[in-house]
Amino acid sequence: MSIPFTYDSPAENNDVESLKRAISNKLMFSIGKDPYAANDKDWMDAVFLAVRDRMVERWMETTRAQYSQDVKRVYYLSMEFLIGRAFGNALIALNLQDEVRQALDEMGVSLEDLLKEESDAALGNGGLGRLAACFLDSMATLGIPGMGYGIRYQFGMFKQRIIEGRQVEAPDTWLGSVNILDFPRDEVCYRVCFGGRLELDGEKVRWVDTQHDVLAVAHDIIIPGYDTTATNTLRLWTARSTREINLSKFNEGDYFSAVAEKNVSENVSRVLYPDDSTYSGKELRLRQEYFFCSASLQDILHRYRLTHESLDELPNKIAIHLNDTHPVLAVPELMRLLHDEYQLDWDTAWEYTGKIFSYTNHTLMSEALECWPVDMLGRLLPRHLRIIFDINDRFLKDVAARFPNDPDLLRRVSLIEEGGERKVRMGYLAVVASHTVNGVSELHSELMKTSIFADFARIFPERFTNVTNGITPRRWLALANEPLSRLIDDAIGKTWRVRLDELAELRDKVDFPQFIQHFRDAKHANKERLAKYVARTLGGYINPDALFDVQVKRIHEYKRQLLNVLHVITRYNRIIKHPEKAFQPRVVIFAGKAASAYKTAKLIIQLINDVGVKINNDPRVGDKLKVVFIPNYSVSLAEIIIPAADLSEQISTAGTEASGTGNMKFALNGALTIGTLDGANVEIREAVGPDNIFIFGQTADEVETRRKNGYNPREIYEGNRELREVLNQLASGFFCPQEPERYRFLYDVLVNWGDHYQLLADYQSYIDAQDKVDDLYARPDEWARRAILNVAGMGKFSSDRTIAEYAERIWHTKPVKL
Ligand code: 26W
Repeated sequence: MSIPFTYDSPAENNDVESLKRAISNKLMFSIGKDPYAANDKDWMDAVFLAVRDRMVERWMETTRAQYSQDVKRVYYLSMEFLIGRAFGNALIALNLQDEVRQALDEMGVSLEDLLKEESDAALGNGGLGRLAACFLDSMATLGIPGMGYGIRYQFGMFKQRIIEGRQVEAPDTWLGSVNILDFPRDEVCYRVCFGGRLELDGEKVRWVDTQHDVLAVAHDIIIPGYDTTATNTLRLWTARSTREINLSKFNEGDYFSAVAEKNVSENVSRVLYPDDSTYSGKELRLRQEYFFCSASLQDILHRYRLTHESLDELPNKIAIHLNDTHPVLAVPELMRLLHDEYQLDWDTAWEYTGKIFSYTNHTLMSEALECWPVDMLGRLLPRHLRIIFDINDRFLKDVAARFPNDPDLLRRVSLIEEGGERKVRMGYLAVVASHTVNGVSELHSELMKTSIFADFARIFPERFTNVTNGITPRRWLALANEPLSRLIDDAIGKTWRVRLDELAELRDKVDFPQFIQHFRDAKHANKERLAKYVARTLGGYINPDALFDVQVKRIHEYKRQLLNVLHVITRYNRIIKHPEKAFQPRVVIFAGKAASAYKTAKLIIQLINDVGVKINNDPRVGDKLKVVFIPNYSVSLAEIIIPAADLSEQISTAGTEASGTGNMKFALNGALTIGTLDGANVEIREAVGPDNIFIFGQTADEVETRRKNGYNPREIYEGNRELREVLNQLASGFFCPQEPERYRFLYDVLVNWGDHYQLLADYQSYIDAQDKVDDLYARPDEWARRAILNVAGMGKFSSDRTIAEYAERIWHTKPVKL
């Protein structure tokens, strides 16, 4: 059936004159302002709407093609999508930057000013959420028919302010009055049930009397591919009460209780849990997880059934990816839908489930592994608990048959942790239900098989694999770093944006003094931009000629910002002790949020700020050393900070950082890395060459051995004069005379309480590496040469490569033909 339907194709009107007209029309008729009344935000909305029209056309075309080709689709389930600003990215994807800039210029408006008006969609904590956003970009760019599913949190990642050195959290009200980012789809709406009880009817189980049910309503965000018609969708769910208000209470005149009920059920999509890497067992979090899994699964099956009569083709037409264990309730939910609702027998339902799911693990840290109390799960989701028990029974029978000589194995691999409060081990459920399980770097994938999933690697050896993370070069180079992008374009052409391997051609340029000079100029321009930002927001001056030494990421003990601080203090002491000596001027820059309940991480933020106050105001130090903590780290702040870095700090205790993706962003922007052999640092070293990276510290094996044999930090403290001095300053209140005991705790952790992250064990090797950094920075052309070799070596770390691997080896999906 064809519908007579014509429209004005915006794609045919991308010249400057047409764009001016389109923008004016939007400003007038959609925003309702004329140029005299419009402020920057109004203009931004108007331009964004004009640009969005051009995306919508591609979006429809892609969707039609996906249906007509009956493609296999990938569904990426994630509690977090840290997409950041969308407008600048859309301009790049559509290659409209120059035309839009000129159109605005001619109307007396600056594109750069408008770009700042958009607030970040900060629907994630850190690495895992940003990875999901890079993946969406790459899936669209490669034409992989994929869709993201997540939650449209009303409040995303909290805003961080620093008040008297301390982190203070404020709500993130990212959803303004005009919302151009997403399309509300009120009609795409599913009921998500909670509570109730099970009724047995012979073989059949019925889930009845559910309470506090809630509706999930879809909002769609367009994900444009770069330089292609292919466009995907991110579908985020928002909660709506099943009853607008409780009418009987309303009629009784109890207006507040009538509305309260609505508020409570809608809380499920209210706020992102701001906890990165510690599991806390909160019931609302469990509700969130089920809420978005259930809505997504219902939607996926609904879409499948639009074009398929039977379920026979289901495993050939859909792949569902679990971004960590947060969405693993999708497994029992699919079983419930197939078995209870669609009447498939258990074995067929389980066979399909096993063909459909795959799972990525993003952390080995025991405190991050989700384990839901059986009681809580049973109260909230009795049917799902029952299904998990049934999966477990069959799984354990199978294991018992295959490994009859290891009776303890059953206890170890059971989906239910016994002894004490019984808990469901969500990671194990993910492994048992998935055909493929991957880690996010070579090292991490190996460690996964020898630590948390060692038994499973024996039971299902063929399931385990590695797919090393990547980042999208569109946002992290083309958008974030114009000076360097232009230089690379001139040297090797523009296609690196989709074939990042081509950066290798830059290796031929490193012996041209002129290229080196231009590279240094680009870096300097980025450093000036950051210096301006710092001056504007913090009021201090940082010298763009100094070495910018940067550590930006979540604040966590395992990431060892504290080790960085130990180096800063060491350097300070040396400067004071040797006033006659020349020191390589340095600005040490930190940014990052601490989980609101994570006391130690918050104390580390305060320490950085206290140390900064002391050093920055000591006239004996002057330009030789500055310490800056930039508040409210976010995607858009990363886009300013990372291109300005000379040195990238990737100094986690070996074996703790699953991959890291910041490490890739820095190297791609021409910073040298100082780092441990952890996560993807190992592969970055291979890619850029060992001479072009500062590796220090223990290996993961050495850390493990020391942990086993007994780590004795006090011995290291006693044996190292400089280190001892630094730690004594920490303990004695040198940086906080007003409260001398403030950092005693950190001292005790490091020296007396057997510090799990072994900072002191790596201290000397870190200081030595930092000395080498100074030596090299004193030879600026040689530094630049090595920095260029870093950029040249980053081809592998494009998320396009990562997604191509997932598509081929895990999802078995092919691009849509357009
Ligand atoms: C349940 C609480 C919770 C919340 C978030 C536990 C664990 C997480 C994430 C797994 C933490 C995370 O973001 N992990 C990071 O994932 C990145 C993408 O793969 C990696 O690059 C980082 O090394 C890893 O820390």
